[in-house]
Amino acid sequence: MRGDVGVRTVLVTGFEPFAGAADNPSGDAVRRLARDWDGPERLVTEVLPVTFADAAARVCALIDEHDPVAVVAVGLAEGRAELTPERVAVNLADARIPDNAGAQPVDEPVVAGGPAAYLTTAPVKHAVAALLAAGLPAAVSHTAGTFVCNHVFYAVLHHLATTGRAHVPATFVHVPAATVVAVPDQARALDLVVRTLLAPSPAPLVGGALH
Ligand code: PCA
Repeated sequence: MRGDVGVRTVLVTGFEPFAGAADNPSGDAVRRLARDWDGPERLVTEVLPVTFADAAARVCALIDEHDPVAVVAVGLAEGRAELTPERVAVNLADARIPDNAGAQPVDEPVVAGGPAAYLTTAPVKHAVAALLAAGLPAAVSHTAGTFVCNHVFYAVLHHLATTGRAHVPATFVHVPAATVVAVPDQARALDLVVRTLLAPSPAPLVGGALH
């Protein structure tokens, strides 16, 4: 159901555990964000299954249901040392391991006939600046991989672009293991990212990657 007239809705999703792990800090951080959120926007959260078949469809259904003004999908990137807002989603599903339903697509498109890639519609460099200013390790990432996280990220950007919502800022945030950035700090980071997306369009910021 949509919120009250005039109340803006933000959608934030995390993921369930996968690859045999007992937990997934992305889901834990999103649950904590939901617990601590103090508005004024209405926050809708969901912890998604790590499946190619259901995760993207579910988040697109949530977009249709709630018509959010910003979308932040979150997942675990084991081995990363920083919180990494993603800039690029590619039209490729190439799974190194089976997903939680046993599916393992190899070299398949996320959306047949879709563009090769989408760029995030969110000011991710500003989000990173906000995280660094808060003392949190952060960097822009230019690859979300080719597993379920990239699949969801691409599907979100494609759905927004094809349903008249290209103006809605959306990104994907890969979080490191909870031993690198503790879940409460991950939740604090997600709050900052959401607030950055809700702020008026900022001036361009020098950044980019040399390699
Ligand atoms: N990380 C995986 C899928 C779910 C998650 O939390 C990924 O990066 O694709």
